[in-house]
Order: sequence, then structure tokens, then C-alpha cells
Amino acid sequence: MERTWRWFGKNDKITLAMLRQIGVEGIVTALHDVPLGEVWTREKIHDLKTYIEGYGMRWSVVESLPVVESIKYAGPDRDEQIERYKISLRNLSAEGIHTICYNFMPVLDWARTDLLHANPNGSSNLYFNYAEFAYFDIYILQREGAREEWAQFRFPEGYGEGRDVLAEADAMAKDMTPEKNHQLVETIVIKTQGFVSGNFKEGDKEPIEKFRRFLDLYKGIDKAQLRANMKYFLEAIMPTCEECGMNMCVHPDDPPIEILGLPRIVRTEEDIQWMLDAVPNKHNGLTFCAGSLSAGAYNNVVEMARKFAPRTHFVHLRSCHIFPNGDFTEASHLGGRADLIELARIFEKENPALPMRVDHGMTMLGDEDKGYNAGYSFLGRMFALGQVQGILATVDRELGIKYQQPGFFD
Ligand code: DNO
Repeated sequence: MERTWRWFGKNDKITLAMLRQIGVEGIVTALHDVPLGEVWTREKIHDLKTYIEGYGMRWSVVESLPVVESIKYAGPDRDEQIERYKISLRNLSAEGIHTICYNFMPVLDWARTDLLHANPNGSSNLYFNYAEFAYFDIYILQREGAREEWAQFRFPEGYGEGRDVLAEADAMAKDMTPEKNHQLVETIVIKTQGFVSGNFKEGDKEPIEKFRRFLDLYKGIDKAQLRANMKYFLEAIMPTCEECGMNMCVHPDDPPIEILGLPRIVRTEEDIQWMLDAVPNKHNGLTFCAGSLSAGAYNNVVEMARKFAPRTHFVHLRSCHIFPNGDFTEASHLGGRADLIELARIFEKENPALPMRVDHGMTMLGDEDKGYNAGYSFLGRMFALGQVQGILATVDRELGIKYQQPGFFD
């Protein structure tokens, strides 16, 4: 697979010169300065692409060309928004970029409750605690129906036995302080969304009010309706994708659970099969995010990779550990539920040119002071990339694939 790296543009503290030294071949990025819903112009795309090429790499994948909420909930301007999306697709293709990662998660992109959870080795990782999330939902967001929903909440078989998430959230409420509440809002809304979704920004004055307004847009939208809206979007853009050779790859929901009373429709094998069958076109494909999928106890990630490899256009390698109480964290890239070694075999056999990036590394050895985006450390991700490069070198030898890491005397 092509060794790629998610880079956040010219303001990223991790520079392309740094990435060149660690074996990165392709860049995964977006026009982060273009407001949500605006067309990506050919000039802007060309400028960034040329900048990347100046460092001897290529712009391999767009992550993300965001799908605005009104396409997801079918607002009055959805057709106009889809037309704009198509223009951006054409402009990207004209500049030689043919892989687009996007998601169809309503309101909230990925979610965690702790961004610096201590690992036993002194580094830290992202973490999701169900009770803290329930606390946020019931006590901070004060979402109608939240309490009843959490009272009904059940963990997948084999996890969270005897755990009462609602009781834990109520207990937390007793010693919560405004500072702790603020921190949870920063974690769930600002720091995880600010750099990816465009719905929320660093410095938003009243993020919770804004959040509630977004949630209101989805009143009455259930799973079937959200599926219908996704199908509508994909059917509308497929002729453009065919015309300009564009591969669309949906990112699975992270975590793969229904949250905040919103439907989530890219969580399981059945969901993915549905979305591939609903629009049976090779250009309608998948970002195989092993990390997101492995956070769902019901997902057998290796089996899913075998099944969906032919429709996978982009791979995220990371792996999660689920604790007996149901909470989860990022595992080592050599461990966890995802089995990255077997995944590397499956995808290398399928297509050795598939772009792949490591995802969410540890925060370690001073990463914490550098102001990197949550989950996107330098040293932690570099460590993970080193591990994955080792896995790929071994698998490539098994399969007889010749690979020479760029930038070295062989
Ligand atoms: C988080 C990311 C997601 C992903 C988008 C794709 O770390 O994996 O934000 O980029 O969902 O649209």
C-alpha cells in the first residue's frame, strides 16, 4: 500500500520536510481554509498540490471533502449543495486527485471523552468512557429523551456485564464542577470536531446552543430516512464520479454506535453491505478504517476486510482495545482487535497501490506540548508508521512484492 500521512496544510506544525524523512510517500489532506459548503476552486487545489509535490510527495487522498448537514438531513438546499460538491469533484479530478474520503455521520464526526488518557507505559491515548458520554448527553446537552435512552442502553454481548451507565452518570453529576464540564465540552465538541468537520470551531462562543440547533435539524430522521438521504447523494454524484474517475470512500462511524438519539448508518458489516449494494458502482466505495470498526465488539474486522477489500479505496490502519466494562481506547498498532498484520496481507494482495495511512497515534515524549490536533501527534504517529512499515515489509516479502522505501540508498 502507498504509505500516506494525514497533514493539515501549510499551518500544520508537522511539516512536509519532516514527513519526507520518515518514509511518507503520499499526503492526505483537505483545503482546510475553505468554509463548509463552498466550492473548492481549481486554483486553490493546484496551489496545494504543487506545494506538496515540491517536497517530492503527491496529494494522494482528500480527507475530507465534507458533506454538509443539509445533504445529510435533506434540507431545502441539498440539490444546490450537491451541485457544488460535483464541481469540487471535477476540479480535484482535473488536478489529478481521484480519492475522496467523506463521512455521513450526523452532527458529530468522531467522538471521544478523553484525549490524553494515560497508558500504563506513561504515554497517552484517546479514550471513550460511556458513562462520561451519557453524563454529557443528559446533564450538559440536556437532550430530551436522553435519560430514558441511557436507561435502556445495553452493551454488546460479553461486555459491560452488570454495569449501569445511567447510575454512573448520575454519580458523576454529584461532583462535577464547571471546569470539568467545560473540559468535557472542549473534548467532545471543540477539540475533536474543530479541525475536521467545520460545524464547530475553536473559540465558538456557545457550542452547546449550536449543538442543540444541529440536533433539531434531525428531528424525525430515522435510520431508514438517513439511508435514503445517503443513497440520494451517492446516486446524484455517481455520474460525475464515473466521468472523472473519482473514487468516493465513506469513513465508518466512529465510534460505531448510535449516539445522541441520531441514527448512524456506517457501523456494521450489514450497514456497509447495504450502502455498497444501494449504489452498486465501483466508485461508491469504502475507507476501511480498522480503528473505527474495531471499537464495535460485534465487528469482525478481518472478515470485513476480506469481504470489502474489492470496494475499498483507502485504508486507515489502527486498532482498538475494548475493556471488559465496554469502554475502549486505542491499542498498539501491533495489538488490539483489528489485527493489522492480517489486514496488511489482505489489502496488499488486493491492491498494493491502495493509499494507507496510520491513524491516531499515542501522544508521547513531548508531543503533548506541541499543540497538535487531538490524536494526530508526531512522535506517536511516527512510531506507529514505523511499526506498520515493518509489517508491510514482511508481508511484501511473503507476497513477492518489491518495495523500496523512498529517500534511502538501498
Ligand atoms: C478522525 C477522523 C475523522 C475522519 C472523517 C472523514 O480522526 O478519522 O474525522 O477524517 O470522519 O470524513
